[in-house]
Amino acid sequence: MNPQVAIVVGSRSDVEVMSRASDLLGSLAVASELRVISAHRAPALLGEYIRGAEGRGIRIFIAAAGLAAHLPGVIASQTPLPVIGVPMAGSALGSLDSLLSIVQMPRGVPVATVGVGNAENAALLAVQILALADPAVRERLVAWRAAQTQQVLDDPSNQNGPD
Ligand code: RP5
Repeated sequence: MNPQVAIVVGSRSDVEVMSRASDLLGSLAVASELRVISAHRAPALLGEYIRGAEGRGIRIFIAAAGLAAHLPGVIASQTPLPVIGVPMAGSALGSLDSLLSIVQMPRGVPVATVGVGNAENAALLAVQILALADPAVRERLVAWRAAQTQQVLDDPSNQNGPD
């Protein structure tokens, strides 16, 4: 199956966190690929990758970066596909740098930003977008959400009792 979601990260140091997005997509049977391409260290390669993506079947980008975190915005500037940005933790500024860098896009070039390091929400948002046009994906997503709710209901600490 051709990957529909491209997960791009700015550094190898982002891979461990963002592989949680690949795992979740895989568990919902959505094919993805993960690439390490820094917007600053390899701009030409990034441009080439973005230009080739849609033709290979990519429908959504998830882009994760820390520090100056230009990667999601740079991708969004070069494709009409939706871009979900994941600010990465670990900076001396407590992640505010990457969060503000990714969320504060100029009008006309949006990036849908999830919480700091929240690879899972990036994956789920990508699945929700794909589900708009794919009933089978929608069905798996709805089942996943129901299982999540059931887990909360089954948690003994949520049962009404004497204490
Ligand atoms: C960003 O700077 C990367 O996305 C990473 O989160 C951060 C640190 O990168 P490394 O110095 O670990 O390569 O470009």
